[in-house]
Amino acid sequence: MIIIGEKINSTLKAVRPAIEKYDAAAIQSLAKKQADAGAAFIDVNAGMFHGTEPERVAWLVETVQAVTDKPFSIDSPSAEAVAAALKVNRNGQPLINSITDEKARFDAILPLALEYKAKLIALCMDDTGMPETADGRFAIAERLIAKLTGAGVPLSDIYIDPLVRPVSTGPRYGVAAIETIRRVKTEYPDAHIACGLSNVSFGLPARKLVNQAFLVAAMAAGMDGAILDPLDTKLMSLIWAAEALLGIDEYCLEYLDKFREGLIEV
Ligand code: THG
Repeated sequence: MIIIGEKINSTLKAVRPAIEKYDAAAIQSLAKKQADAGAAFIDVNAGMFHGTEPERVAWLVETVQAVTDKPFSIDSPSAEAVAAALKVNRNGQPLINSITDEKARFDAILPLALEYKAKLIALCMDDTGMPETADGRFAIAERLIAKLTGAGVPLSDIYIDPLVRPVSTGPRYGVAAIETIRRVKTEYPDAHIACGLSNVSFGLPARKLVNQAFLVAAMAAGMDGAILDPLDTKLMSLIWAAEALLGIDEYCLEYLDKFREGLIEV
């Protein structure tokens, strides 16, 4: 599973003050811990700081890069913030989180992805909004894949986000995301999925349990990437167990390694 570590996010009450005060040690601790726990990308988000978002994301990227070789994921709808982050990249190929099929956003973000050869998370939404059904989401995924690959983005650099919405607000939202994942991975096996988990449980008690159930169902449908908290040891254990069950982890070697390292938590 390609894990995008979600902890460096200005919407988190515990993290926002560190971004506010430019507290490098606190940010670096989160970056290092997530990288050590298995994150392939470190997501950075300063979206709560209107006006100063570009300078704060640039600072976040530089601060993170001082302690890890992992590439970042820049979590912003703003082309200005995305550009500021890309400009200071010196790790591997970064990930833009995200592009959509909204005309203005697509036209602003695509040139940045091409200029900096970045990977892209593509959200299944357009100027008409977020489709309710898997059919509607898959149609947008296909259009985004056609437009992006047509512009020169390799299919394997595209991460489709099926849009996870709370099952408490629509009984079909879980299945809409899961069926979108299944269809994308069936029709475009070389494309990846990048799926947030936590929205699915919004408004319900024992949210972690609901997130865990969704994770396994989505992995069974082909989800190979997710935005999540890699410091959640139970969630990580569940990923390793599911990979063993789904034949992704041949002979359970990874699972057994993690167990020997004392990392499997029941
Ligand atoms: N898709 C894409 N990008 C995304 C999301 C997505 N970026 C933002 C979000 N969703 C993923 N990032 C986070 C970061 C932190 C938390 C959840 C998602 C989180 N939330 C706690 C909760 O929900 O209970 C607590 C909030 C708090 O402590 O203030 O930890 O879907 N492409």
